[in-house]
Amino acid sequence: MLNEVTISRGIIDAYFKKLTDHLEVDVAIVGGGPSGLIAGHDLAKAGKKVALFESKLSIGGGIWGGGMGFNEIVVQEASRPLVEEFGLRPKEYEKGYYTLDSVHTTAALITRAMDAGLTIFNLIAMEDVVIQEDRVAGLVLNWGAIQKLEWHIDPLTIHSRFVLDATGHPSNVAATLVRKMNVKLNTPTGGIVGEKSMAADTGELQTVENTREVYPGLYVSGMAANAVYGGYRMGPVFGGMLLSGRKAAQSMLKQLDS
Ligand code: 48F
Repeated sequence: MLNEVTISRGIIDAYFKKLTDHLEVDVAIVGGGPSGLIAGHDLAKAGKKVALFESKLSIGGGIWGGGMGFNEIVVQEASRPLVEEFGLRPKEYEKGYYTLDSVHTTAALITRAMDAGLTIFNLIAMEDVVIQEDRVAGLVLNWGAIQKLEWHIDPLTIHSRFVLDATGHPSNVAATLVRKMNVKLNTPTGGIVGEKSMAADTGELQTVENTREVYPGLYVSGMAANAVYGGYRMGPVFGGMLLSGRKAAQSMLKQLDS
């Protein structure tokens, strides 16, 4: 006969083991959209200890809803090999444009990333960063619901060698760092330049180009990279997001392994 308390104990023990095991990681990723998932996949595959924190219940960020809720996304030629590597079969729409079911894409990215060793904590939000010797050295975390309700409950903290801001349009990690520490970022203005309007082709190139270490210990990827460095938005074409995640992982790996 199934014992309800054994079920509860199993969940509690398994969860707290997972959380305790990730209080010190190589990379802490904030945001479970496409760029965060690819970065997490590549870092974990390279043998690094990586935890991804997502404030919402669902992982996948802006992928699920495709364009305006039509659950298809587009990728371009440059990222076709990457989506195929994740077991997806993009359908050519016109030369150089491929469509993918957004639900299948999200599920595949999550599954492959976790199979590679990425640990995901959903429902947990970054509310601040840890600073050690003028470097971002970890995350201050709280339940996403507590953050949303603005309840006065102190957070918990983890340490990481690098943090990746993959929070999309609001670039929440970089914004928090600037707001609280008044530091100069490695951007043309020294602050968050702000996202520009729609220009898909330029925006796609920029999101990869802007994927960089914006402050010691803090990388930005995806739309957060364009928000921080002043790049254009690009809408539901996702190749740049995926390539940005890959670039973020490669850059961090170089530093982690040096
Ligand atoms: O926005 P999002 O999907 O990030 P991305 O990788 O991809 C952008 C595209 O989806 C789309 C686009 C494509 O052309 O323009 O917008 O840049 O995912 C960001 C995730 O970060 C979570 C948020 O809920 C979302 O799922 N997030 C934001 N702030 C926090 C957070 C926070 N403080 N703590 C934890 N998660």
